[in-house]
Amino acid sequence: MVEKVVNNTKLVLKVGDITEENVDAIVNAANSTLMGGGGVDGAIHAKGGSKILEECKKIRQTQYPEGLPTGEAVITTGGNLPAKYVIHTVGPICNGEWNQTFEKLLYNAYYNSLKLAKDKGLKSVAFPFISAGAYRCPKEKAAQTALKAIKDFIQKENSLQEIRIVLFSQPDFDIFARLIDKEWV
Ligand code: AR6
Repeated sequence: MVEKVVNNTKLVLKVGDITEENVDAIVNAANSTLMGGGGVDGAIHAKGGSKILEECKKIRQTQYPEGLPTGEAVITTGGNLPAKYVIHTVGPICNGEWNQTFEKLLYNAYYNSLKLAKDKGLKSVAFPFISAGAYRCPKEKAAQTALKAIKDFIQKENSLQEIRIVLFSQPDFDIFARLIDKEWV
């Protein structure tokens, strides 16, 4: 576990299963349909129960009939999860490539999730490693982008007490742990 404090917000890096995090909101690396899927999305819906999907369906009907655009974020109940809320966002589908468009979209996914948490008055948020699984973004670039978005948010909007990045494997944790001293000055 690594902890850094900037501008009164604590950033925590840890290895774990995000569905077990006891925070105000966990972030879901969803797809635009908001109808669930594999990876962390599948785990969140499986553990959180049907209330999450019901709210996602309502969001699709009322707000986003065409699906949630990449980089945007919406919020639902956490259902049976320890977290009170789930913030659903969609990262870019990189398929092993990287460019400025992917970078901007991934940055937006983190930043807009944090902004939504702030607007809801939440104090603690946990992120998975968005787009680093099925969507196959290069991990080093994706981690740099995550840290940049989080740092920018904390420096501009000083409202959250704690932001966690919950990595599913030790190698993924190591990528963030190596970068954090460079990105987090
Ligand atoms: N806790 C924390 N991290 C996890 C967990 C978990 N329980 N399970 C997986 N990860 P992915 P993406 C990690 O594929 O790349 C879904 O089907 C995983 O090791 O979940 O954004 C959606 O419906 C990886 O590091 O998300 C979309 O269709 C990271 O979470 C698509 O996948 C993200 O991997 C989204 O792809």
